[in-house]
Amino acid sequence: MPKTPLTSLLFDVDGTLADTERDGHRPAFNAAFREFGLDWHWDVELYGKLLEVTGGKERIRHYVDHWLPGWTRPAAFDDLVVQLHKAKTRHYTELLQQGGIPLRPGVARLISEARAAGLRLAIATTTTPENVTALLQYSMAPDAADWFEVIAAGDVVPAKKPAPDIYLWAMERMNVEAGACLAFEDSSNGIRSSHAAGLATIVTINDYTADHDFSQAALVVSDLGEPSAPPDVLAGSLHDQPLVNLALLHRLHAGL
Ligand code: XBP
Ligand code: MG
Repeated sequence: MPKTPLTSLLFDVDGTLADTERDGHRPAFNAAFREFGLDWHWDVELYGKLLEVTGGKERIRHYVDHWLPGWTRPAAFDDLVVQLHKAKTRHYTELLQQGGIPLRPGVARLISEARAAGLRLAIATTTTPENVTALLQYSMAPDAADWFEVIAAGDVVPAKKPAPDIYLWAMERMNVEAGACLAFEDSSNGIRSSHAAGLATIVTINDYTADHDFSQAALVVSDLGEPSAPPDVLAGSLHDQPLVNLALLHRLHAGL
């Protein structure tokens, strides 16, 4: 039986399209805590540990549960989490609007190649939908949100990554099988999610995720690469390509 052709690329957002966590989400959480008169501060190291938990509201709850055992929760704690997270989203999208976070190397190049070749594009992320559209608009192109057929984000599925649900939700909306897709991820929670959804996955690592387990990945690279700055290969092969381009994606997909 002929193999299913590669038709669709599904992208994670945070850490994959852009390095948003350390200098984007983290300071936005801290600004929200200050706004609410809380003396909580997530430094770079602590934030790396908190990233174990995906989802901002879930991360705040995890912090209170595990790092503030003596703190007395107000009666309206659930509402406080929701309000804190709303403020955090406002701070984060303002930062993006100011052009605060560039795309990672090779992201704009690969997406433009994929569009030119007529591949279908989608987003599968645990972050809040407004954060995705702001990043696409301000860091990619004013109309970039329209380039993605499906933007699967935030609370549309109750079980966030590492559960496969967000990828399954996106593929169901696209009416596409996992065998016709490739996913792009940057973290262990991310690849656990994409792998469990049956997707072959290319991983671009970052400072927070370099030591994660990516043994399920089809390829692990430092980034997607630019002609002037080829990527480092950490696992797998570029198959004679100088960087991660469409020819490589088709080669990887054919070899699966
Ligand atoms: C990203 C997340 C998100 C962001 C914060 O994980 O875990 O929660 O850190 O965004 P992934 P929100 O890259 O695996 O999707 O505060 O909007 O949740
Ligand atoms: Mg990510």
